[in-house]
Amino acid sequence: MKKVITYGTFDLLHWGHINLLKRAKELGDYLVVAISSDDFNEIKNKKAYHSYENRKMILEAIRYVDEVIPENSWDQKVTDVQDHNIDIFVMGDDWKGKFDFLKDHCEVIYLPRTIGISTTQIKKDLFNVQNG
Ligand code: C2G
Repeated sequence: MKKVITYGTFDLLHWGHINLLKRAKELGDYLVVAISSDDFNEIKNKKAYHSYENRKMILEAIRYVDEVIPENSWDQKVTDVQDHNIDIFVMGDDWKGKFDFLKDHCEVIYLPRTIGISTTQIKKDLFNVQNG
């Protein structure tokens, strides 16, 4: 069984996230998603609209996702890959090159980001609608 892992905040879930999760799952048989905790989001300077628990519940409802684990720090990826017997690490290519150190432990694949959608864009558009 080929196991895949990916990481992210996945706030205000949108079709760009789904595209990523779908392609990640297609690379193997089992997809683990490490979702950023609220504390880790602070470290990433990200303020998620949905709490960790609710973002986790949403991800667990996605057909491409087999397991959701917490992401609490930048330094857990090697142990995650080892502990979960991961074969492939996947991220959107805005992270290209940033996680190449994992190549000692598993395959590293950066997938093209989906153009035209982002959580930041959603927030901006909603703000503008509200404020004319
Ligand atoms: N993504 C994408 N296309 C978009 C938006 C996001 O392919 N239009 C991908 C990102 O490249 C990432 C995943 O969806 O692989 C999750 O995106 P975020 O929730 O923004 O994740 P991020 O904050 O980049 O967290 O340790 C890694 C970090 O936790 C990654």
